[in-house]
Amino acid sequence: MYKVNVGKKILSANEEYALKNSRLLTEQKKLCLNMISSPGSGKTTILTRTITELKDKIKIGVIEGDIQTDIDAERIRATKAPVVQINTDGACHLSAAQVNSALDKLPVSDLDLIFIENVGNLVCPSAFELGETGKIAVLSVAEGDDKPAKYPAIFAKSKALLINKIDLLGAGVQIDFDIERAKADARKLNKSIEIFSISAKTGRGMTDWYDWLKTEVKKIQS
Ligand SMILES: Nc1nc2c(ncn2[C@@H]2O[C@H](COP(=O)(O)OP(=O)(O)OP(=O)(O)O)[C@@H](O)[C@H]2O)c(=O)[nH]1
Ligand SMILES: [Mg+2]
Repeated sequence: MYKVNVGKKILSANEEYALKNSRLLTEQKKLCLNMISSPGSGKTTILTRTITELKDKIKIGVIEGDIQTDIDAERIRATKAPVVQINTDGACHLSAAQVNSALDKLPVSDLDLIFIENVGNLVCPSAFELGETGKIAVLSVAEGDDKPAKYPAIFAKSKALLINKIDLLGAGVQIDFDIERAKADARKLNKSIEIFSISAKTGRGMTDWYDWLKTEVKKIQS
């Protein structure tokens, strides 16, 4: 058996589409953030609040990934933001090809920021590049403070971590979640990760997240 090394990496179909998406977003100077978390950590709630509260400052569009239904797209549509729903019919993550066809359907040139809400899953989506500018991990306090240590990949790869549902801490609810432990474990994996402790329900902590988003949009557009 002969092996010929032509010195050229052969890209997988997913990598080819990720590259196409990345080129399109870079050429048009669009920030694109891929949100990844376990089901129910609060991704859609964070998005609807963020879109509503930033509507006069940042034009946001959304690509919604779910195994089934357009429940999340309907929630985004209620904010008036443009949204495209993708159903993966069983797959535990979005592919770059699916994002490519969704980008075709969004009014990309009118937007400053495109959020991708990936399928609720803390493991699979982190292994598939979509051509995004960066990943955002979401962890809710109901899931336990050991998750960065136990599921390191997404925390190691993300630009930012949102620790959500902090309204549940100290509210007479029996939840043991040591925010400092979760932060320290995430920072051990990723020195430059930005961490925001928020409640998408009450709005607590959201201003710092919004300021970070505004800065990231400016960086891309300058
Ligand atoms: N107490 C509290 N509840 C929240 C908060 N954010 C979201 N929730 C609730 O958590 C549940 C799940 O929220 P979603 O926004 O649907 O979560 P998701 O991550 O988009 O879920 P999937 O798309 O299914 O993965 C809903 O009942 C929300 O109202 C929060 O900050 N505090
Ligand atoms: Mg959702």
